Amino acid sequence: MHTMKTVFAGLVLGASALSQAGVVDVSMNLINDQGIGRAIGAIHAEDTDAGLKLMPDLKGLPPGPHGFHVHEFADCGAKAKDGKRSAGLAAGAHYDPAKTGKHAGPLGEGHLGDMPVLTVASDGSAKLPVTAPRLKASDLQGRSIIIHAENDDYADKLGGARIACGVVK
Ligand SMILES: [Cu+2]
Ligand SMILES: [Zn+2]
Repeated sequence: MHTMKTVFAGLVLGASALSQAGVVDVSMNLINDQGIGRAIGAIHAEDTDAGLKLMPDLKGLPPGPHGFHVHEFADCGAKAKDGKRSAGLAAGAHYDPAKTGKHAGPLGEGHLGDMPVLTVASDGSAKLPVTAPRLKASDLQGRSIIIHAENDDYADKLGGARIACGVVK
């Protein structure tokens, strides 16, 4: 009986260590052409059977649908391009480890960092979860999550300006 209990405890500990490995919390800030602005909340992400589930708890964003992607570098800073400083450019392009060079949305076969659009309510809060079927929590390590000003059509429109960002280091 004593032996059985010890084995059971070991299994439970093993399971909890596994699930912790598939969880990431990302603090998000507004960004602008000067750099990083105020904090707007966090996104909790965890691995599920359906893919990476992202549960935002954000406020202070413009209402409506927004392009929402994993970008390649863990840096939310502004950067100059063609002589003009732009918000969040230091985050680089959409995360694309397979080098597809294609923006195709969460279900497509392009950038791995293409996630479903983030929906912001009329009060500026974002609480609706989204699931990115091809992503895992471990993919976020060393990268950033970016929210864009506009919608993403999973084809030609990537969402315009970068307005919020968080890094996973
Ligand atoms: Cu993006
Ligand atoms: Zn993309």
